[in-house]
Amino acid sequence: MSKPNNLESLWMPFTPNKAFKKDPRIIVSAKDMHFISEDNREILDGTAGLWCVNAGHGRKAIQEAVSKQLETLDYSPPFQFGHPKQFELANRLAEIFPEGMNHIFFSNSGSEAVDSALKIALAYQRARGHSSKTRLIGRERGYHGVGFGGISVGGMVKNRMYFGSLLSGVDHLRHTHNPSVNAFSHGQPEHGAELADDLERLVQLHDASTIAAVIIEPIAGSTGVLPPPQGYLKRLREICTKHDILLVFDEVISAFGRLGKATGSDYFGVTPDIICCAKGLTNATIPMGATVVQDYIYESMLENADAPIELFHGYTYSGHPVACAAALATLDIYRDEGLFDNAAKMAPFIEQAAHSLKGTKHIIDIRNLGVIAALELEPRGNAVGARGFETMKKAWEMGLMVRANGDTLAFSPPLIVNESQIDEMFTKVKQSLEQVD
Ligand code: PXG
Repeated sequence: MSKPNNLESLWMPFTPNKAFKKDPRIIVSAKDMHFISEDNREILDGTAGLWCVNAGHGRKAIQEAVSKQLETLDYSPPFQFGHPKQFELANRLAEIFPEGMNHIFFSNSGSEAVDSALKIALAYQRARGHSSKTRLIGRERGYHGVGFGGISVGGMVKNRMYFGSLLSGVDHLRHTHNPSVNAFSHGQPEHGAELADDLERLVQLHDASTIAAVIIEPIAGSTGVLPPPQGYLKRLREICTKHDILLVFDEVISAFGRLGKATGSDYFGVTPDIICCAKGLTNATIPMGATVVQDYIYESMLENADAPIELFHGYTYSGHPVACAAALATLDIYRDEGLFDNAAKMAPFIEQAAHSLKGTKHIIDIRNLGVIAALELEPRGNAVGARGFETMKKAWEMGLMVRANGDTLAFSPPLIVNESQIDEMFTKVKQSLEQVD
C-alpha cells in the first residue's frame, strides 16, 4: 500500500490541519461496514463515511456500472445535448420521491443541490409574476452546504462569520433544540411544534409578498442531530401553503433510506415543494446532487419563464454519465436488498443501544431517529468541542469511526448495519467516553 510521506501540500477541508498532520488518521481501503487504516486496523464505520455510504463500502455492482460507463461514454455536454442515463435516472428518482415530484435537476454535491433549489425558487416566483418574492428564510443551526446561498440560509455560526455579508434579504427561524424539556427524548421530541409559528412572525415583519421560500433540514444533522418536534413539519407546511411560500426540504442526509423510507418527506408524511439530495444518491462513489421539484414548478417555468432557455443555471457535470451509472446501480441495490426496510428494522435497535448509554460519563442528552443517533456531551469548561474531538480520536484508536460535531457524537452507519455492529458501536463509544476527561 502506498504511503504518503509528506502531508504538507494538501489543505484539508473542515479539518484542523496542524493537529491532523502531527497525528494523522489515514484510511487506505474499505469494504462493507469497515474501513482499513494505514496501520492495517479494521475500523467499524459508524457514520457511513459522512452520512453517505448508505449501501456499505466497495459495492461490486456500482464498480462495474462505473467502469462500463467509462468505457461506453465517459462524458457528454449537458447543455443542448443529452445522454440516455440522465433521463433514466430522473425517471427512477421520480418513482421513489413523493407523488407529484417528477422533475429533477442534477448537480454535483449537496451544496450545489441547495443553491440550485434557492435559484429555482427565485426564478419560479419571478416567472409566475411574483417578482417581489425574493426573500429566503432558513433556520438557526441549519446546515445547507458551503456555497454562498447555503451559508446565507444556513445557521451555523462558524460557517458564516468568516465570509462577509452573505446574501441579502435572508432571515431565519429559531432552531428547535430545547433540552430543558426534551432531553433524552426517544425519537421526535414532544415539545416545540409551536416554533413553526416563527414563520408567521417573519411574515408579520416582512410580508408574505416578499418571501420566496423557506428551507430547512427535516431532521437537522450536522448541527448535532435534531429530530423535528412532533407536529412541527406539518405546521410549517401549513403556514407556507397559507402564505404561498415555497417549502424546501434539504434531504442531503435524510434521503435514500436514512429514516427507513426513500425520503424524510415520506417518513414524516409532509411533502415540500422542492427536495435537495446528494450523498446516498450514488452511495458516495461519484459526486452527485439532485434538486427535485413539484410538477407545477417545472411546468410553470416552461410556460412562463423567458424563452428559449427557461432556467439560466447548470453545471459542466450536471447529470454526468458516470455519476448517473453509479446512481442507477445504487438505486438497484437499495431496491433489491430492501435496504430502506432494513433501516426501518434497525431503527429500534439503534434507539435502544443509544439510550442505554444514559448515565455514562459526560452525556447530557441522547437523541435518535431512524438510523441516526447522537450523544451530546457536556463541554469541558470553555473548550467547546474538545471533549467531542478527543472521544472521536479515542474511538478511532479502538476501531470505531464516529463523527464529532462540536461536543455531539453522531452515528449514522450504513443501512446494511446489523444488531451486533450496533452493539459494538455503542460499547466502543462508551469505553472511549470513560477514558476521556
Ligand atoms: N445539506 C445538508 C443537510 C448536509 O448535511 C450539505 C447540504 C452539503 O453537501 P456537500 O455534498 O456539498 O458537502 C450537507 C452535507 C457533518 C457533516 O459533520 C455533514 C455534511 C457535510 C460535512 C459534515 O455532519 N453534510
